[in-house]
Amino acid sequence: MAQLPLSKEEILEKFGPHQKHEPPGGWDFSVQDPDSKVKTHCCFCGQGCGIILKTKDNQVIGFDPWEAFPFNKGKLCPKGVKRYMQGSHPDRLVYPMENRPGIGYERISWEEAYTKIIEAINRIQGQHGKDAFALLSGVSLTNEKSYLIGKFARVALQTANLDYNGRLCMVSAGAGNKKAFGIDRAANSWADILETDLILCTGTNVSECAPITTDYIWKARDRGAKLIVVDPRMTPIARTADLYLPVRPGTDVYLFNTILNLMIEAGDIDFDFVNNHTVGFEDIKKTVAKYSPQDCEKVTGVPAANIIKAAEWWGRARRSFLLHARGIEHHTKGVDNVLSCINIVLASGRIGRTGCGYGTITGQGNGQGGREQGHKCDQLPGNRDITNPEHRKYVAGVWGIDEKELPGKGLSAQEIVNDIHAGKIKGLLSICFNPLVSLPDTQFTEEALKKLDFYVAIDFFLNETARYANIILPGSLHEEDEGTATTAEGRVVRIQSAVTPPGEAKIDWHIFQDLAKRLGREKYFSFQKSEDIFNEMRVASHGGTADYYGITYGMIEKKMGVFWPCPEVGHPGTPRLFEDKKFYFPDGKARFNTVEYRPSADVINEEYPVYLTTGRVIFHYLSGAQTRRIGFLTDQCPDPYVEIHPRLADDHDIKDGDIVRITSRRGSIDLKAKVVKTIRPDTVFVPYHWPDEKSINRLTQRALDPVSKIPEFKMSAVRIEKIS
Ligand SMILES: Nc1nc2c(c(=O)[nH]1)N[C@H]1C(S)=C(S)[C@@H](COP(=O)(O)OP(=O)(O)OC[C@H]3O[C@@H](n4cnc5c(=O)[nH]c(N)nc54)[C@H](O)[C@@H]3O)O[C@H]1N2
Ligand SMILES: Nc1nc2c(c(=O)[nH]1)N[C@H]1C(S)=C(S)[C@@H](COP(=O)(O)OP(=O)(O)OC[C@H]3O[C@@H](n4cnc5c(=O)[nH]c(N)nc54)[C@H](O)[C@@H]3O)O[C@H]1N2
Ligand code: SF4
Ligand SMILES: [Mo]
Repeated sequence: MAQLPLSKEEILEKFGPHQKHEPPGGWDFSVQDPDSKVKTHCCFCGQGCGIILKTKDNQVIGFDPWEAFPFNKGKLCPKGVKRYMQGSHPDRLVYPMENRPGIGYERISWEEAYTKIIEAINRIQGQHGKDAFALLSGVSLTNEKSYLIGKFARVALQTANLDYNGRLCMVSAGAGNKKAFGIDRAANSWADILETDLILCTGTNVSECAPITTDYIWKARDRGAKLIVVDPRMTPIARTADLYLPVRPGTDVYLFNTILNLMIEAGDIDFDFVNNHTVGFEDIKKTVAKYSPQDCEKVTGVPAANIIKAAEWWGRARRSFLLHARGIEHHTKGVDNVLSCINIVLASGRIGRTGCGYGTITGQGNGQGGREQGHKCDQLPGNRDITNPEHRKYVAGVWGIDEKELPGKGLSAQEIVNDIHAGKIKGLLSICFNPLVSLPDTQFTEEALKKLDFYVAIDFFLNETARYANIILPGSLHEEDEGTATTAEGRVVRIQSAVTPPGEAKIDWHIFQDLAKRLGREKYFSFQKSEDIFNEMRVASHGGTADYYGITYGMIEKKMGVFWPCPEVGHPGTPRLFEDKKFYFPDGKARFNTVEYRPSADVINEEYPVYLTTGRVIFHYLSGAQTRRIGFLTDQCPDPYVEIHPRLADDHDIKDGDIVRITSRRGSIDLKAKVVKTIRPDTVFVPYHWPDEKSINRLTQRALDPVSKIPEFKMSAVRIEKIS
């Protein structure tokens, strides 16, 4: 059923993928009399920068800096500057389409589309059970949509199998945060970065992926703060570091356990904090005792002297701030990596005070909020646990259903695709997710998509996965709907609608309400506006760790954002967690979690001797479905490439610009070599923002972290050869 109706060439001709949007004569920024100016936020990355959009004739035609917004104070990165060009893009999906085998995509009416979708849901669920129809969602979506989709899956579709693209992103950090602190949020607002004396960044390309954070780090450095960066690549932020540790991919636990051991040996431990506010220190002390700097050098490739220096700096700092992102989280030991970092924060006792903090840098636009409000296969709103009877009872009560009707824990994103491949899941609804590009092992994902009985995709562009859909529904951009998002800092901000969706495109959440109605569940989905959804979400989150109850639209607008937890109306919000040294466990104490180093899933050997790691460039966003359509951004970085150290390049007679074949146990890809001294000689790096033959995920593997179920995007074993 789900198969390509057109050849790939025909699709490319019809829809892109590189259809750039640049009006003849370029863009005119000089419009003096826009119809409106709307204060909202860039929804590409989790920084959530404030921006003022200018509109004319129901189109976003430019922007002004929003200087007053406290996080970015008017600053934006190249993606934020060009984001508005998506709105009137010629590739926008503006009416529902059906894939008619042998014919291609044909325009259909919304009513026809809905009828076919409901028929397919009823047929598949009738024959194979409720869970045979799955839902994949994404956290570029607002809090309101995330919440509504969570409720839709459980109350309307009644499937356990709902998961989201954050499963490829934030889940290792989320699981680690919950294990150590009992709550999943950056512990501080970024204001504390400005006040700190030592910043440690590991596994994060701050300058390209969280560009505004660079500004915070550099302001701290201007005050004399030191910076340590841990990364196999000397990224732009690493080039400004006081100490750079070029760690071998997949070895962070070894490094952080060694640092902790050195701190213990030197007596650089805050025993007052450790004894009174944590549990588990004695266990971890025993475990890390065997981690020596000499062994650590062998495993991580970082010189022992620099490991010792890092331990001394961290051990003796007066104030410190640790930041990490996907570089340590995208591993089959992603959760352990995160815990090993948190352990050195807890041992130092430097948390919950001015200039003392910790945070994972959230990825997608609403990567924080979207992981709180019941969007995950194991979660209910307020970051509640779907397997906890009390949590179930509370949320069922808010929704007005019997607790027994609530499905249980479902499969995670990769596991859903595995079950589609195995023929167990037959139907799929996806929104805001492009798994064909973003999941590992592309060939496997493609095989799975071809096996689906029925697939409906909601998007504003025809992304590569949606090529396999039976029905495609045109949804909305952030600029076309209102709501809230929660930024990397934990700040809940207001997304304002500037224009209405073009053509017959609909606001995303209206589509879910329409479907719920046709599934006979209208009673539970009769929201009139986003604020109604938010208000129900506040109640559903109340009493959970991610408590939004006290936050209102009015308060967010007045204060330019409110930090959760905010459990009561009138509560000021919580920019800095743990000020009272109370952690979110019954005894109020934080947890040391003992972790041991273990190797990555893919094995380096003679046949596959090189480490491949993957990630991002500043000009593109995620699967590239959005940024590959924006002229300026595509011009800056039209194609993927492979970063190779001169020594490794020499070994293979590779010169800058040569075409290199990279081969893993899953597949091969041919890319242009970028010979750079800023990467370890045993490692190559490829950005992942492209589909088809340019997709590096043809080489990555489906091995998952056992706890978080995140795939190991950051380490594959490969070989390289010159082919031209
Ligand atoms: N320009 C841009 N910005 C983005 C995005 C985007 O697509 N483009 N996406 C957003 C999203 S969703 C996310 S998740 C974030 C991601 O933000 P980041 O995590 O900062 O970005 P990545 O490029 O995925 O990886 C970060 C770094 O990890 C390093 N690394 C690889 N393996 C290891 C390892 O084993 N240990 C250590 N210590 N480091 C390692 C890589 O060399 C890389 O420099 O960015 C957000 N911002
Ligand atoms: N090799 C490798 N693979 C990776 C990573 C890596 O570092 N290396 N990183 C992983 C990470 S961290 C992430 S977050 C994932 C991301 O992977 P995906 O979530 O698959 O990537 P996106 O490009 O965000 O795809 C989202 C789709 O949603 C659409 N969309 C965006 N906003 C909205 C909206 O508001 N409404 C609707 N209806 N549609 C919307 C876009 O047009 C796009 O087609 O990729 C992962 N894959
Ligand atoms: S840093 Fe992130 S939120 Fe800010 S402008 Fe760039 S992409 Fe948008
Ligand atoms: Mo992400």
